Amino acid sequence: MSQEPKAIYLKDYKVPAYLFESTDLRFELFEDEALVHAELVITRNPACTASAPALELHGHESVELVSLSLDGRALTDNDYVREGEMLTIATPPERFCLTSTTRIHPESNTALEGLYKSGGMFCTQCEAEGFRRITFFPDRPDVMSVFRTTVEADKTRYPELLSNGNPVARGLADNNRHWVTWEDPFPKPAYLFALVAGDLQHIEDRFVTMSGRNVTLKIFAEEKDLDKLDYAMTSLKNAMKWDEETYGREYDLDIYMIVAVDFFNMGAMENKGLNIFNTSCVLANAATTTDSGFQRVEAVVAHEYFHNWSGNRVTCRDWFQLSLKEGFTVFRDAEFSADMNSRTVKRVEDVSLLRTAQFAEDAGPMAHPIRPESFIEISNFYTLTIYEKGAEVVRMVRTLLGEALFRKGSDLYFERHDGQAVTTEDFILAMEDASGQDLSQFRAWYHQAGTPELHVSDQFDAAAGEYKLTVKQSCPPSPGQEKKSAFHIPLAMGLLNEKGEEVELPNGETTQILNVTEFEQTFIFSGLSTKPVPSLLRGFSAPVKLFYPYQRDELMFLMAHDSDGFCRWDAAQKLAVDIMQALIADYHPDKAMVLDGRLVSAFRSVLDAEGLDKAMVSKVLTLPSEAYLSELSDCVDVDAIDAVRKFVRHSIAVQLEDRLRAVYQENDLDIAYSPDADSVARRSLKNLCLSYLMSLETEASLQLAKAQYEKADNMTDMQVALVLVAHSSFRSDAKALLADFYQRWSGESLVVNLWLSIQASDPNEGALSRVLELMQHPAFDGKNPNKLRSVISVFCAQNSTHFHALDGSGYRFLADRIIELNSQNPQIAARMLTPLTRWKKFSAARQALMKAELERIRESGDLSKDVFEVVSKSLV
Ligand code: B3K
Ligand code: ZN
Repeated sequence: MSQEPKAIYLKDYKVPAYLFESTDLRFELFEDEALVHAELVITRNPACTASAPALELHGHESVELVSLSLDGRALTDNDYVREGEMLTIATPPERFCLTSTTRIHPESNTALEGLYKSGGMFCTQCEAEGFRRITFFPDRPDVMSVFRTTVEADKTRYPELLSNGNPVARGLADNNRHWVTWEDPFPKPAYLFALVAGDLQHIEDRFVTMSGRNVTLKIFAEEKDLDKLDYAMTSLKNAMKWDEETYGREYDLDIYMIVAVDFFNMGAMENKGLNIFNTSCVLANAATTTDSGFQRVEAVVAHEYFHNWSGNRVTCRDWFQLSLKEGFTVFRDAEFSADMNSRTVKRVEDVSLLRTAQFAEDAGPMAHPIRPESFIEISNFYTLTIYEKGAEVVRMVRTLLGEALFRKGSDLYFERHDGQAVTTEDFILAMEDASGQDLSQFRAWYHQAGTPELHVSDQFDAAAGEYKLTVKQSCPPSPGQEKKSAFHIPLAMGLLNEKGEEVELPNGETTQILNVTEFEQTFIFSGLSTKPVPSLLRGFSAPVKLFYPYQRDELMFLMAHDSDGFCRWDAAQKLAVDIMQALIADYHPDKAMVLDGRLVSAFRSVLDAEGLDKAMVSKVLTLPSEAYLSELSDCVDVDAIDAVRKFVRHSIAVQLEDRLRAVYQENDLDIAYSPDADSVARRSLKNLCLSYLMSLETEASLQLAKAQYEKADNMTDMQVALVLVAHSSFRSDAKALLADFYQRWSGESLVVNLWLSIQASDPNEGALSRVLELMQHPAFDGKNPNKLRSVISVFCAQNSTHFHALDGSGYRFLADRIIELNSQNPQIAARMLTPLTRWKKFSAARQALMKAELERIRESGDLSKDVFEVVSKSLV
């Protein structure tokens, strides 16, 4: 990069000077290039007050401009300026037609942005700023246009030619070529444009909308994957129905298409009428897909469908508003999944992700508010903060307004802004207008980064029968934000009496929302005869860290009695965390550890209890992850965390062995696979028991795991058994099973990804050399993001003792990969950098090594904007 990349700021936003009435595109696709012919009808935007403004179009440096003409007159170099990513025409007329032809190279596009080839097919990814790699156009979400697209390609290689909207014409051309024209009647920003050309098969179904319109549903994939599309189709129909029932939102085109592609930077993309999906988020069948894979497909299919309203019909004014569509849509898909499966389990899973990964992001060098003020590269802002914290903020709005007013607010939002490109402020205003509530202070969640902390203390006055809860809030500084104003935090709580019964609260219910709005606030509850145990942050009512000095016995009490399922799970987590943190603080390799027996008895009671949801039992019995324990540490002691987790798991297994074996047997039923919630729950409990038993490393447990592997009729059971054996000290069994697995599944790319991940996360000695070897294996493809993630990201995130090896080899390995990937696929490179950005959380020795690698990346030469931004912000 000749010049250092510059940040762009929200405060510099200006309305577009021109509107684009229609966009007519014609693609000629060839093996060594593509030609894009564009015909744009452009008029002055009355909302722009500048007199005689210039026309500004984006165009990536890789786009060759073949010809450009204005109202039929060819333009020469003197008529426009092309500089950086902009093409400017100084004083165009009020209304005119601009035609252009550009030449691009999808066949060598390894960034997987714009038009590229995934295996043998052409496909696109335009969000956020990929359209500028296709043709010259205002590549900003507030410029919306009606698109008409013709795709022409070889008929034999690319029998299927798809784009947004409805097909309106087709025909044959010379040289065995054919073409199809598509029209999308809904004005849309360029980031929602899509095109696919390939040799694809599909399944087809239909959905009748609530107003009685017929919609054709098609899901496309390569022929070999045709047997893995049914679950996505069922999920799509469920999502369409759910959005009608829950939000009153109906689908608007006659056809909805999903295409599965192998090479994809993210999970999926909500292009209007033509979603493009990473195969990992759409393909599923029992033999090849784990339970969590099925759940991912259901959630992502729904997420992209929900975007049709929260994102497409109402879109973002600029990319600072990304959470407007992403936070809201994640909230919508989380509620959908909760309704389709177990609500509490879904909540526990989402909160676990938030508390480990998003809280870490919010405390790291890339921390940003859900509506950032500036960025260098927008691709770096598709973050857990924008998505998951953004969803939590929408959830808090619903908590504050209540279900009915929230629905009224969302109706108003969709109606008021249909067809517009708007801001997070417009969303909040709709919620305020519909509910009559004042969300002024609540807005701080949009512009302040960092995770707020609540320190809660209590006092009981026995004589007066009065219980006082004092809540103090604070929020640590984040980049560019030293001091924070007080947040409006909805704190859902309840009180339990000494018998474990719920106390009636002033609102007449057993759960109440406390509006925490001050830095310090006291809430008083009267009419109590004994000191209650507080149940705090029920349902995780706000994305905060809550501190209350619970005694271990009180946590056991809450585990047994709290009526809030989330809090029962959280009490178990807190108990385990408290015990493990004490062991971590006291850790020395030569010192014997002793486990507080209360954890074992608490776990035993849960295993013995009748009638509990099996999925929740398995969540409660799952020890806090290394990542979560690391997030909670001020200075991460990688070796202590690893050793303590192993010790605690092993001790529990020793003491509960018989029960674990019995529960394993009870749940090891010989019935056909189904991904429904009950079956998933049963398998998760069974497999959790197996993992405890395997930690004993006995011959008996090895045989149990091997038997499960052999008889498994589904990938969930098979994969768990394989992981447990592959990560054990039974090295020859590990090798044999891994070889067997590869031999069975080498033709299934997504299963091979599991096989790669299992090896990349194997904690046994020699991990890094195994990873380097894997990267030479024919199953690895360094251009495919799924393969890169399965090996490199998994090693760095899930094999911490080796990634953090004190000789620096793990850090060096990652930095080498980033330097290689920087030019090949900048988005993936920047994303993979994350583990190194957390260097300040580690010991001085590790800090020095990590920082040195970040510096080496910085000095390595021509950095992409993506990598530059992450590296430079991390080194501040
Ligand atoms: N909106 C897309 C993300 C696109 C990523 C661009 N780098 C997927 C989603 O959130 O639905
Ligand atoms: Zn999304």
